[in-house]
Amino acid sequence: MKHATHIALLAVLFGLVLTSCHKPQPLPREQLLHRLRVLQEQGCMFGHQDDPFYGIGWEYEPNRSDVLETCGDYPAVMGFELGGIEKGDAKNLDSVPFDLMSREIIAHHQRGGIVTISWHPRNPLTDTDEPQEWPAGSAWEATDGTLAAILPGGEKHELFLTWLERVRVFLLSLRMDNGQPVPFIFRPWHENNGAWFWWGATHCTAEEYQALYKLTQDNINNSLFPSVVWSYSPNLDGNMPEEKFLQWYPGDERIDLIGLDAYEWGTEEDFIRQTRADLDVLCRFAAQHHKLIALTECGFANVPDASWWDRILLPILCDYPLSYALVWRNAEHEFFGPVPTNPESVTHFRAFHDAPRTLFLKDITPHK
Ligand code: BMA
Repeated sequence: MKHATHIALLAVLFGLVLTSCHKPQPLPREQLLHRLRVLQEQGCMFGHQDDPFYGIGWEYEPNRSDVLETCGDYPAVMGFELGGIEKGDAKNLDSVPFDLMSREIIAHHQRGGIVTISWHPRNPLTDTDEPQEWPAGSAWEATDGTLAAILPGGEKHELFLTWLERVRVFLLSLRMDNGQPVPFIFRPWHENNGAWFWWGATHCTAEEYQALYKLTQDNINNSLFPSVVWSYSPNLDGNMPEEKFLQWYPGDERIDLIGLDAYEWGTEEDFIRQTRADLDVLCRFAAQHHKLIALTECGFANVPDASWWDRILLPILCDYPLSYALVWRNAEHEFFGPVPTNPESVTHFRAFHDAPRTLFLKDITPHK
């Protein structure tokens, strides 16, 4: 009996030694960061906002995707948008039901894709529970003083904490059947150097902006939240020397991925020149600070010239070590992705897809 107890004790001790020697599993965010770094060496991933929900002439049909139907593969990166979650809405500001969004986020992760999440929250200072006419109460109601009102000590601080809590609960619910969290890139408070959102540079100080980012991150990170890769993504400027960028940057300890949101709204020449000027600075900074870099949003509304894909965008992706480039959604009133029913779009988007530099889903999941 005594002998048996000793053996049992030894077995337990041996087990303990084995477990303590065993390397702890990297957190999901570390796994994602590692994967992003490996993939960045292989090419630039293509991303599309709201890809599985709707496209040109269709909405909410399972397994459809304009990108898939144009080039035969899903985008490597899919973007999802949380605007509305802060109020407990069932659908986001673009009418996407959050329960469906949750399923598609998990589905994209399970098929081997990368997930990125944006958030255009309503304006906590001017939002009411009554219906308001746009932009009243929206992210685009760019009222001075909103940040002062939601930071600690402000009149809307407590309200804003309830908004952050709803975001946290949604993000925390993104889990696979086995309970494992789905890792994702989160990029709140984007395009903050512009004036169009209430968190924009003309409506607050740099210190308030950084405090907002910190408040958001600390609230979301509280209670074991190992699945977020944090992104900071200003808008295209064309003249963003490092000092200007640093003024608003939340800090190396807070940011994993530096993004640029770069749309072609003016001339082609301006878009190329400005994008390259900003990427020259940001890519240098990202390399020195060991950060990932991406075109976190880009596009040419309604792509009036389909050669934009391989003639304008592709050369930029070839010249910079970008992790990914994500084009915005194919909405009914405005689209940024490829159009499967338009032969010119198909030709040029396929050339873009076939280029060795661009990575789509199958390129990043060769084992599947
Ligand atoms: C903007 C537009 C809006 C949309 C918002 C959030 O760029 O596409 O229509 O509501 O993004 O997705």
